[in-house]
Amino acid sequence: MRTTRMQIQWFLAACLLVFLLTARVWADSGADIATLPDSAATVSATISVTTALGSDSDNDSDTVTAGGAGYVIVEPTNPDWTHARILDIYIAFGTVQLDFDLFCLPIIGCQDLDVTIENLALTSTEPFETDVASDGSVVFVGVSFHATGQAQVMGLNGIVDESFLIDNTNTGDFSGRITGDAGALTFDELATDPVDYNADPTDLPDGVTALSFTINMNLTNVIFTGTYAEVMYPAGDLDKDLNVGLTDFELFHACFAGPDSFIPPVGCDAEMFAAADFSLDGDVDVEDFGFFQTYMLSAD
Ligand SMILES: [Ca+2]
Ligand SMILES: [Ca+2]
Repeated sequence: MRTTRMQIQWFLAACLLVFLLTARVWADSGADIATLPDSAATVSATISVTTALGSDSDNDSDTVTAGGAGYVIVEPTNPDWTHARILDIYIAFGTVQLDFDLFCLPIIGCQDLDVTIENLALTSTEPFETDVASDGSVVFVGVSFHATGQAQVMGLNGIVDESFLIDNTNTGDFSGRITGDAGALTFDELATDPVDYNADPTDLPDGVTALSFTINMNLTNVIFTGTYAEVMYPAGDLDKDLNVGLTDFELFHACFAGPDSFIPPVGCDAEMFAAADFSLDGDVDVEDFGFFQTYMLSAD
């Protein structure tokens, strides 16, 4: 009887330990972030045009109000943070007005080309993460941004008078600084790699054979802020994006080794193997898949 009670106590203590170890996984903070109202960005573009007149390029810039929002997860729960993951983020630039002078000749002067880009925006296509330096600086490498907008091109003696959609995805570095103070997270000192855009030749008017932009964004005055608080990941959310979906299944599948296999298979690290063992018996098998299905069905 005494032994049985001790066994129960040991069992409860073990359960508590498992709970605490499991709970540690969830000890991150999350923040909805949005731009401060006076955030401004300078968008500069170099345009290259090839027409019957030849090829030429020019650049111009415009400073516009920038707005945006996103969701950031930081580890550990309180500053100083050592790791940051951005689940999603966008920056919208409103209407950008650019005026280019092309094919400048003595006496005749330049051909004027006006470009208005409406609803220019950059939206991340998938979560990205990096370690946070002691001063808060972050460099996210190889971030995929989807650029959207509608460009209206006018000028060049009527050779160009067309509108077309900017709709392309660029991969580049995205850097900044993530700091926390008194419950607020600040993401500032932002910089991105330039966005290149090449118009589809079939979209171009007669007489224009090529049209390309390189858009540089000065984001020094774009500041995101938000309140951070401890975040609870749903069960089965192996990639910690607050959803249980296909990526989680792929991670689970990579760790699936069958009953009584206690060594992570190739392509699954020890931490993920432990996370995929939902039944907490040391393996990742059909029993764990049953749990995963339940989690997936109960997800949004
Ligand atoms: Ca997930
Ligand atoms: Ca298991």
